[in-house]
Amino acid sequence: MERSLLMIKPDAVSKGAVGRIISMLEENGFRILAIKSKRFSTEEAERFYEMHRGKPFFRSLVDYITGGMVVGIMVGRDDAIRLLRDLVGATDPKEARPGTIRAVFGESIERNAVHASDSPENAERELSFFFR
Ligand code: FUP
Repeated sequence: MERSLLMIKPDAVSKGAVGRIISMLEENGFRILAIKSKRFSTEEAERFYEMHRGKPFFRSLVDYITGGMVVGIMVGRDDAIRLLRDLVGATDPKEARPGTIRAVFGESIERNAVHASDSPENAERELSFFFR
């Protein structure tokens, strides 16, 4: 079994979509291994998104992600990282396949409801932000 992190971002938490997103995970065969809500400090958000440091959207992304509570969910299944990114959909909700989490709940390319780890290394790094 492989592990990945799904992070529900502030736009989806504040609109009350946490339960529906967890249901989508379960309906698609993911096991829920741990759940934790937290609020990122600016320093934590800058570390979480360090690969985007210097990009034009970096400061706005950090401000947005520190602006409310997020929910981290550790999921497990075979091929979890690839299959979770399939369920999450494209970065821009307008381009996300119908039925994906971002197509259903995303507001914009920045306020796109959720984050999913994109590699085994990033999954372990990002899981350690929520669970140690
Ligand atoms: P993804 O892997 O689909 O989450 O997308 P990226 O790693 O490319 O981007 C991470 C986050 O940066 C996105 F979820 C939202 C934000 N972003 C923007 O705000 N504007 C952009 O043009 C691209 C990404």
